[in-house]
Amino acid sequence: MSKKSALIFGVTGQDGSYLADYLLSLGYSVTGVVRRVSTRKNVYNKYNTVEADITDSTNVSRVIKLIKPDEVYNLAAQSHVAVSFEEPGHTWDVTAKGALNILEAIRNEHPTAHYFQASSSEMFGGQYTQRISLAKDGGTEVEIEKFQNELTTFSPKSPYAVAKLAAHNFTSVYREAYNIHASSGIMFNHESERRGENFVTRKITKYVASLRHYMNDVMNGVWVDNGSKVHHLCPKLKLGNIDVWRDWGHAEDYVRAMHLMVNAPYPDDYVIATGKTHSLTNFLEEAFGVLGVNWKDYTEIDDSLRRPNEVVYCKGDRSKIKTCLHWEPTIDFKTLVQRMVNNEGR
Ligand code: GDR
Repeated sequence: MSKKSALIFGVTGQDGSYLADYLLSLGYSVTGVVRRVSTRKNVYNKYNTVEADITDSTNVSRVIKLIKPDEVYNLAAQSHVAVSFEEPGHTWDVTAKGALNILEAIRNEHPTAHYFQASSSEMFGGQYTQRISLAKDGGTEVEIEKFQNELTTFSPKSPYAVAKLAAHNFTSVYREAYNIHASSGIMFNHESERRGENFVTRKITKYVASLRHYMNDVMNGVWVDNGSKVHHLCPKLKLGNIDVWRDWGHAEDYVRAMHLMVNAPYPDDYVIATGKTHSLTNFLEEAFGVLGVNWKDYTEIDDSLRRPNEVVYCKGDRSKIKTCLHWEPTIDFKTLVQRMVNNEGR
């Protein structure tokens, strides 16, 4: 049997790199779409590459026609929520129009391809569904659980979320109107050692690693030429709004879910989440806890890092993907944070 082929838009990002590794391990022929740049280091030797700009429909059509892949994964986006307030037009072009360009190319050039759209929990904008149940101790107390699932109302709060919702809706329109095997994974926050440094988790773990470095130097005594001991000043970590809750998983787990969805008998939309929520202060405790220090001594709030509009609470209900596709995450919150801290600088 010939190898299955996959085309990945956004292959150079965190998710794209894990997905390429995973599909290669399954024996796929993988092609990554990369933007044309004048200089390029030869870092893409693990998979084939093809040059195209997702915002150019002619480019995207040419690539789909050329490769005719079995599976198409759209992980390309301007994916930073705060940046989307500064660059709403660019965010729209890449994130919404880019997805439409791929779906149109599939419809016109290769309608049998299976399509994955990376949708986002940001589309909920903090809306949630409530489940009220009797407390487990059998008393009269009730427990109220707040979560987001496939039935929760969307209410985007940023240009990024608006663009992701448009791409999400395009995906279901193309599934219904043209019978394309197109699915959206509504992904909650997923992090890793390969996470971009401007996302809050990586910003924190990078800081903790540099703090470890400073502490080691202080302990070992570092001397300058004139014989006086260097005074180690580790500037505090500046953060925006830390009163937020996120459902943080590991990207390696999430790319397995993408592949399961694309290979399911029927296309559909699924929440991809751990089902657990943690505050950003929990993350700080865990990350600084690796060094045995209190995060409060090393951080400060910088109001300029607050967003014009904020999603406060995220907790995914992954019941549907668990039941239908038997997907479960394997890396828990504590392991995620420790892995990120301990891999810094490696
Ligand atoms: P998010 O991720 O916006 O949830 O989107 P991010 O890590 O940027 O922010 C998480 C929360 O932390 C708060 N925060 C800060 N964020 C950043 N980046 N830098 C800071 O200094 C800082 N201080 C506090 C934020 O306000 C926010 O509440 C991620 C992205 O990967 C999206 O592409 C994806 O769709 C969603 O997750 C699911």
